Amino acid sequence: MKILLAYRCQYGGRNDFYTRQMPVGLGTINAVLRDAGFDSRLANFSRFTWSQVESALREIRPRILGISLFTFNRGAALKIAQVARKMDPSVFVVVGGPHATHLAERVLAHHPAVDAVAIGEGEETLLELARALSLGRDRGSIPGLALRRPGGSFRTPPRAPLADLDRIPHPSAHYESIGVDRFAQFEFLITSRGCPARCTFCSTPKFWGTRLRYRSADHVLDELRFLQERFGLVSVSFRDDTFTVDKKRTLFLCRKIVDSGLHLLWDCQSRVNAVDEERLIWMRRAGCQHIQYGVESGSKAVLHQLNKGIHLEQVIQACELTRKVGMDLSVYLITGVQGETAEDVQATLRLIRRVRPHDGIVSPLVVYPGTALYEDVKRLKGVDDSFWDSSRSEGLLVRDDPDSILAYRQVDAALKEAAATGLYSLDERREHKRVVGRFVAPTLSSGEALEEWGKPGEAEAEYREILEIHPGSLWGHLRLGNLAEMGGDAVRAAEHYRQAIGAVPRYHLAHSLLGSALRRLEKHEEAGDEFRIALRLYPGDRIACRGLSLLRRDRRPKTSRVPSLRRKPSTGLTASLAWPSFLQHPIPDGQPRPPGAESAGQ
Ligand code: B12
Ligand code: SF4
Repeated sequence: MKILLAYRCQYGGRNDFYTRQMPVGLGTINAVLRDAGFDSRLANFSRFTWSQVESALREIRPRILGISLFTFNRGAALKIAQVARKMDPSVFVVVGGPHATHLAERVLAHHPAVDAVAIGEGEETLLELARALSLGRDRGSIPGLALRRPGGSFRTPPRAPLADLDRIPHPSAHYESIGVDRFAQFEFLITSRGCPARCTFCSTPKFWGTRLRYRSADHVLDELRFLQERFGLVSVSFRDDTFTVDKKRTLFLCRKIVDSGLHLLWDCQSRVNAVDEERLIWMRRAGCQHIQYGVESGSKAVLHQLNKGIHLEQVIQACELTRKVGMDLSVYLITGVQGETAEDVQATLRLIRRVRPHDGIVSPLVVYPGTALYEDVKRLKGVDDSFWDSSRSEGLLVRDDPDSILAYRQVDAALKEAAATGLYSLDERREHKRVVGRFVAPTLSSGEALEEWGKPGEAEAEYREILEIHPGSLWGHLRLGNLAEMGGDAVRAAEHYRQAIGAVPRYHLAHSLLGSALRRLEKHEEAGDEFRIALRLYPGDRIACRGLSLLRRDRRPKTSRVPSLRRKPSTGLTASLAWPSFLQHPIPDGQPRPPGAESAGQ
């Protein structure tokens, strides 16, 4: 029985690196189905035209089509259902995700192409549904569904949350898919479900609950190792709602990452009252480069109104500690809360200046089904659930008056100003190393800062220290290779890049950098081989693409060269164009992307 699990983002999101990736949950459902022997596969239709979607559906002819239905992508998600139904009236269409869950009855009533809604956590529900459909059994007794019946719909009994998250196989172990950029997709990891807080604008409390469930440290580590060995992933993003909430677990996991010898940098998001110095130090030791906190506002009144459950003192302390250990600091902020005054906004501006984030995102307050604010805001705006069918808006905007627009602009400007002035100085970088100790991440950051300040000799000493701390370190060799190449020593550069490949054989960038060094050494054939390996590993590797086209140019007779195309050899490629980006971990705010992220490696 063929099962297709599909996602398509809203039209405006297709050029956004984050929005166009599939939700993690679709991958876990796929893994569970495949583990149970079903012929399931993933389809990310975000960048497909509708005629390509039709062709894919016609070719695959799924018996079950599962679609992720969030609020922001509801138009696109429901259109997939319509297209599939039109092509094959017998296909069974089931939708899941937050929008589907919280508006299940409405979805069934107004979208005849949808046969069922999976309420909440979807892995076991879809597995049982697939079993029932394949055996021709009744589905009315499967917990966790909303189903249509004559004259309306009904819900089956609620499904109990999965007791043991370790039973879910790694999504990346089952990557049979179309349209999925695996390298980008699998860097998003979820290691827990639920959040202890109850912010009024968030649907997590209702969807996942306030009691947390965790994957074990071994299960997470096993996935990290698999990702590095199989896909050459060296940086990941833990997207748990509140990654650090359990102190003992956070410390245990971080120690395990350090001991694992993996070459890993990562980021995560959390709450300011779920960190302390010990946790942050160990996170930094384990390679955490960047943390994002939900701060929302600098006004006590607004925090209270949003039921954020944090104090400003906690914000200040968490941000100070984060800066003390040398992680990049991001804050998520909200403006346009009902009743927010100019003084409240000023308080937020003061807070930003005080905590000096490296970046952040401000969003006008937007409300989704399943949030505590939802019913109030519907009343306030005079709308009902039909809003989602008539409007193309990604969420229900609470305020759009001039004051709220001004507030948004002021906070956005303050974040930009802070980003420009909040960078760590060389002294701060030295102090981070003292606080955190001799570990790879702070030493790497220190070396990079020294390079930025035009001190390559001192930077080299830092990178050599990395190799003492972690012999064979990917980061040490990549950086030393780059320094050597910039100094004109391509032979030494190539040696370092080879060692980097030894550390993580499937890391595409190590191959493309080696290719660049070999090209400088005029070892064209070997260079071409390395570029091709890089492109096999990651079709979006820009250095390899460019390297191959430069090789073709090198091979052309000199007379046919176009003078204006001449440029310095590969130093330019490795140093200025692509080099710094591999360390800039993607975060959801339009920050620099990983190399080649713009092209979907399909
Ligand atoms: C990680 C994350 C992101 C990442 C996405 C990375 C990725 N590729 O997954 C990034 C940072 C990109 C992101 C962006 C945004 N996000 Co977000 N995000 C999350 C977060 C924190 C975790 C998602 C996750 O992985 N959960 C764990 C996995 C296992 O769950 P899942 O993917 O939802 O899938 C499970 C169920 O939903 C269900 N399911 C889902 N699909 C299907 C399909 C079928 C067929 C079935 C049976 C079941 C099913 O079963 C799955 C397995 O149990 C959630 C909050 C949360 N805890 O869920 C918010 C959340 C999903 N985000 C949300 C929002 C609003 C956004 C943004 C709009 C924020 C913004 N203002 O920009 C943008 C959306 C981008 C856009 N405009 O298109 C809302 C969505 C609300 C809604 N009703 O749509 C959430 C719920 C948070 C909230 N505010 O309440 N987000
Ligand atoms: S906004 Fe963050 S902290 Fe608040 S309930 Fe949602 S996930 Fe938890």
